Amino acid sequence: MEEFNAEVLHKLPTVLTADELLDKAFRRASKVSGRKREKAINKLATVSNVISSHLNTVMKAHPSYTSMPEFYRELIDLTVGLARLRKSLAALKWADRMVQKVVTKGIKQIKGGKDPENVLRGTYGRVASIIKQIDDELRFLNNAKKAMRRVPVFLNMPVVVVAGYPNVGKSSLVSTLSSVKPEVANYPFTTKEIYVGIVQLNDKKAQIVDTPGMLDRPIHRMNNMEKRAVLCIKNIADCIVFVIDPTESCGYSTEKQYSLLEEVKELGKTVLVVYSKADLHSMRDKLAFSSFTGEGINNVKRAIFDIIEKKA
Ligand SMILES: Nc1nc2c(ncn2[C@@H]2O[C@H](COP(=O)(O)OP(=O)(O)O)[C@@H](O)[C@H]2O)c(=O)[nH]1
Ligand SMILES: [Mg+2]
Repeated sequence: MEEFNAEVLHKLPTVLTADELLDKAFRRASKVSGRKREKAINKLATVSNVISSHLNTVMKAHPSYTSMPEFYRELIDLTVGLARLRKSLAALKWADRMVQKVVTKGIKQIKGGKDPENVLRGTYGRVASIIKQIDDELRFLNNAKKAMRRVPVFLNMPVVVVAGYPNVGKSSLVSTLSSVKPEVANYPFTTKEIYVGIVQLNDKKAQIVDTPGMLDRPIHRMNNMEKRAVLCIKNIADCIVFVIDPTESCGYSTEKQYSLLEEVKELGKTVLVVYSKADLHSMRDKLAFSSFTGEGINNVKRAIFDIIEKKA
């Protein structure tokens, strides 16, 4: 992952509704004092400042969706929809420009000798109508802010994704490999949780990700949303660890497990294939580990970092 700091996705500001924003602007303007003409001018300037400042705070808080890493772009598209997001931000820009325009015009009219109260009333009306036109966009952006708070943010280190059928021992492996308790994040558009742990070897670190319900069954049978979610996680993966339970105590035949492996390989990432539950069998033609006895765990760790380092 390049320079992009995904933390910004968790720090988007609250977006006021049209009514809230207008209330704020008009209330602030009502506190302006002075002689009739200056007062009206200052009121208009205040309204424009409050609105412009809020809209720009919102616009500036959003990162560039064009240049961010594919993983986040795709995730945000799945979560809130990129086209809608862009449209809403563009609407804010439009409203900002329009408000400034009508306010500038109002101020000019007052300076030109028109009745300040009349101009003020007319301009307030126009400003309110502009802001009300973007109410949907403001509400959408506030919901987007809430949804994006839940987007998983990966640290700037390699990512290892664990795949394999349910009950093969993926979660146990992630827990055993992690130097800290894995943190829970979610894909905001599903109820699915993602567990992110940290695996450490000497001074090297990587994030290890367990995604229940994602790379644990045939991809060709997934719906479009699920497929996109898989592609998304693939995008951030530096390496995939595919867990096979040769004892079949997971409830899936080895045949089925190998056929899923073929699909996962098609994602085009380096795949490390390992046997779980080594305490229950003696197959050693692949790296075998047991989360119960700890056998082979260090070998799995080393193999993971070998792949990561080759890639770097
Ligand atoms: N004997 C043995 N059982 C294991 C091992 N790892 C996991 N299990 C058992 O296999 C089942 C599924 O494990 P889990 O880690 O939840 O698998 P996941 O569904 O792939 O995440 C649980 O009942 C675990 O206790 C292991 O190394 N040895
Ligand atoms: Mg699990």
